[in-house]
Amino acid sequence: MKLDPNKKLDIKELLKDLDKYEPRRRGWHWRDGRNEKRIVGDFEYHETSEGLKNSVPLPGSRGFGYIDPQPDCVITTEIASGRFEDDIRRMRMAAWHGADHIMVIRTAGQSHIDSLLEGTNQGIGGIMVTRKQVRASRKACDLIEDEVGRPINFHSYISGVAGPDIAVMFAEEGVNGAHQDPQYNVLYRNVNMVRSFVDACEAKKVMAWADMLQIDGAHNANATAMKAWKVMPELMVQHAINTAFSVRVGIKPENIALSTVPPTAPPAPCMRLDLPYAVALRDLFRDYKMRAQQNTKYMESDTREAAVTHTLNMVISRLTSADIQSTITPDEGRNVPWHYNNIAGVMTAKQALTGMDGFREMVKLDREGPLGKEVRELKERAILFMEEILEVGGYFKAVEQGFFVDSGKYPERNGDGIARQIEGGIGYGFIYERDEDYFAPVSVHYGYNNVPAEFKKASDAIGGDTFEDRSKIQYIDELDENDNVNVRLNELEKYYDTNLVKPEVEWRADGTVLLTIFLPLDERTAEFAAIKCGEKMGLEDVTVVHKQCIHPSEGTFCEVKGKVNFDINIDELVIPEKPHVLSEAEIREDIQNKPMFVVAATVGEDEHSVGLKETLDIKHGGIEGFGIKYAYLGTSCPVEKLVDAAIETNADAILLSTIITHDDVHIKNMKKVHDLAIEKGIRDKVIIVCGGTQVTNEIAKEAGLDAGFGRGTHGIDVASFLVERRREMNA
Ligand code: Z98
Repeated sequence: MKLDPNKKLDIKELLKDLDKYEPRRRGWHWRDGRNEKRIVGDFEYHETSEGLKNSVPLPGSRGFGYIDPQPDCVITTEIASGRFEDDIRRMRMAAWHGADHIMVIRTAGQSHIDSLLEGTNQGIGGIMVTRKQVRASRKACDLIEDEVGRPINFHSYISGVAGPDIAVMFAEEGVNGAHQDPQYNVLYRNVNMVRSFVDACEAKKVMAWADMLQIDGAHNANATAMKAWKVMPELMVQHAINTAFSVRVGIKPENIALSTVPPTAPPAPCMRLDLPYAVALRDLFRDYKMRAQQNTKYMESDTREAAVTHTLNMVISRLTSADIQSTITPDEGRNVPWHYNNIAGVMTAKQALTGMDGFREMVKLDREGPLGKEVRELKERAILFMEEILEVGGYFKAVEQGFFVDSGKYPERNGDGIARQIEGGIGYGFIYERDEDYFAPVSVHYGYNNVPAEFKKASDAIGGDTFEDRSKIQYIDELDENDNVNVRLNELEKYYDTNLVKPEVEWRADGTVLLTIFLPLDERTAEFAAIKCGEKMGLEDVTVVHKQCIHPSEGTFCEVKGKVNFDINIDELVIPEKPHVLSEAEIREDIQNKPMFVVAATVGEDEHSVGLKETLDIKHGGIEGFGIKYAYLGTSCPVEKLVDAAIETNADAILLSTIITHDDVHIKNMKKVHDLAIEKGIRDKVIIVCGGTQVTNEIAKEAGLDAGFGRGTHGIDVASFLVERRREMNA
């Protein structure tokens, strides 16, 4: 199976023979071609990686020849649609925009399930992580990486009471990275602490074998704490516990990534707090990778605000060379992580990181001033925290005493930390010491294993385990006949590669649309008025997902979500032929080789000049910008004067503008110019075009002109036409 950029990913085809699919490789992939200077378009870049075969460049790239430089660090997107068949489509979109670390969020509460799940049930806030879902997603990533020309890292979570089981399944299925941090289970999922750490030994050992990148869970303390900036010393302690533990189990330091997060966001003076924290972290954890998580704690429903915070986060990433840049959908605060919002996060990362290429070579972190002082203080606080853990008898005792996620800045304590009991929590009571004759016939295992003497290695006892012989993997397809991908595909059959389409934001044909509405009302009234607007527009399930006071009484900006209940038949659409426009470079080259001169005026009794000036002047992309010279004869210009001017200057073209349409005066004036040009013997040498809000190409041509340009015309459209028409006339 191979993807065609012009075709949708065929999910049914992807699911075919999935039981036999083998991942191509294991292990994490960093971007290729880092640490070398690279010329892309007109520029030299210092912090990029190899470009993509297929991609969507940033909108602003239009001014730079549509270049799409790829930053040197890995860029993450977190997908949480709840239906894996839709996750997969989003993965493809994200990869085209520059994401090469695709994380899929798990369905709520999977951490509490003490076994592997199977099938493709729909999840809540994320998908159910199962072998089939993982295999299909990895297979899709394999196809997508061929399409974009860069390896994709697929990632999910090895947390919860089924951690080791999931780790084994991930290793078998070629998952490239995962969160694994026993502290996460203990603090946020109330998994028994002994169970969590024992399980982590096994999970980490398997991750080490599979060469997976491990990301810890420290960022959750930031997201959970009442005052996130107070937990900075603790975050470092959490990182330290997980990294030290992972190294002892056997994970290579370069496969251990800290989930670092700038703890604050504006209006806090975040740089003064976040930058020292980032620097202190890098001082303490030099051997490890930094996954720069976007701040989510202070994210509301405003996508603009989230993008600014994200960008500020990336100033820190650039100054301290993050290895992975995380992106969250910038609307996480409103709980609608939609396709295009994933892409918006990735675009913000690509834009900010590319914009700050080489920034670090020009500015130096000044450790002599307040930065150095703050950095030292943070490290001291973290080390004192660690010492106190030892004093009270170790990590488990510290957790029992509520050391973590306390809203005091250590050594200050507020007594509001999360306390867990060693004899409590999920999975308590299922840890048994291994007997002397304990024997596990597997190739990768943590700790004591009494391998009988007749076997060279433990797994020989069963003739090789699943890591050595894939044919032993038990592939279970679906267990739930009502809730699975096949049922969903059948239900939506009429939208799969047919002529019917419905708007969507997270699932195929979900019908959801977003409206932006400004109402001259106070916030509370506006919210309900906005819902009414949505209902009157025919939407169903209308809710306000974002509102912003513009003024307490003058107005409120609302974003409204709702569903439409109709399909569009694309076969019934009347789509005019796409206007043909030459590239800017081609137009410029043509004009440079053969200069062009035009005369222009608003004709008749018409004083409107704005449209024509915009088409002429360099300022807003007018034809002047392509090297075309012009004489502007002003407004209310008699047509005779315009034609005479064309004769006197030997102009290549006449550009007339007309807005007023009363009594079809615009058409009459077009005809007049055409007739006069014939009368004066220049019509076959001069191009005549007309522009105006009511002008169409058809009307102008009927009146005898070469072309007409209506609403929405830009200078490039006119310049392109003039160049092509001149070529035709000279041919
Ligand atoms: C992220 N924005 O990944 P359950 N383990 C760890 C986690 O941080 C998470 C889970 C498991 C975040 C996404 N993080 C949220 C260390 C979740 C999720 O089943 O929900 O507990 O697994 O950067």
